[in-house]
Amino acid sequence: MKHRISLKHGTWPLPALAAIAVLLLAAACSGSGAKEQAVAPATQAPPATEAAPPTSAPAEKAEIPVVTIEATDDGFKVPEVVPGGIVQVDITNSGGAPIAVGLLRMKEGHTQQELIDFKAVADANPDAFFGVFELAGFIHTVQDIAPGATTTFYTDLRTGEFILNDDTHPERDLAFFKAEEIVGTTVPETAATIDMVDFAYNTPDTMPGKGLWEFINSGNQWHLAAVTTYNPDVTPEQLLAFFSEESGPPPADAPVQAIGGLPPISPGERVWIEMDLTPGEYQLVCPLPDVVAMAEGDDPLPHLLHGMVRRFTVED
Ligand SMILES: [Cu+2]
Repeated sequence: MKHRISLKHGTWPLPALAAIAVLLLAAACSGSGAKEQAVAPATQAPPATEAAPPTSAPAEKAEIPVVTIEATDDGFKVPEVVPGGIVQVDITNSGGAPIAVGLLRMKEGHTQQELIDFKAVADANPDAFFGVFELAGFIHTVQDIAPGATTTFYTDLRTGEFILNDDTHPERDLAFFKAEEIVGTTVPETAATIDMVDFAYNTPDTMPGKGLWEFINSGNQWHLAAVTTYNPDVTPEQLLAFFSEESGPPPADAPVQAIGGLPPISPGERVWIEMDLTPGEYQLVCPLPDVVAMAEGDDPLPHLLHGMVRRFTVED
């Protein structure tokens, strides 16, 4: 693998790109992160999903099977086999510290041991990060689940084998579970659908600020959907720089503000997350590196510079 990647304006080392991916997870996570807390009133800070336990969900959601995951200080508790198809995933943090949880799908023909071995290598050497694409795909990542809190999202597990990674505690073991048959066939009540392709967001010009947004990756590589405020004066290069800050939150005079959104998901995955946007002008942005180009030895331009940015309006 090439160890340095030339971008439009220079060269970035791979670890920096991995750091960006991690930063994006933090920046793009709905309902958490320093960036959001800096722009959102305290009353809006907790994700709506935390305030809406399954018992208060509309009746039609009751048909959706629930996969319950508990994160403790000793690791994850999850059933060995869970219902396949469209499920509600509840992750409860019963440990003593905030956690971030990555949910991945193991690629066919690979084993738990390969993932365990990969994790050991990648934890020690960020250069190895992109090797993950050989073994697994990203379904969703939930950041900053506070002790005692439960975060809920929906996804289509289909069938397969799945991996849970505690992104905040690299020393903790991966957890694995399977879905062997399709049980969930009910689609949650969806307020908006964002279809992601290489390299665009297919979405209405106007979207509701509240409710479940469905994100589908119909492309051939990973995508994310960071939501930021819209600023007509910001060039794509400036926007990329905003997402490339390697340490700390962006300055108060940053040209846009990160609001939340969807962390990276792999081709074929589908995730619904609860949104809470006030009326205004926003944009969806994907600054991930072009890993298909990377694999072919070409310049891995960030998707943003391929044009993967989409303005939208949230009305009253
Ligand atoms: Cu993308």
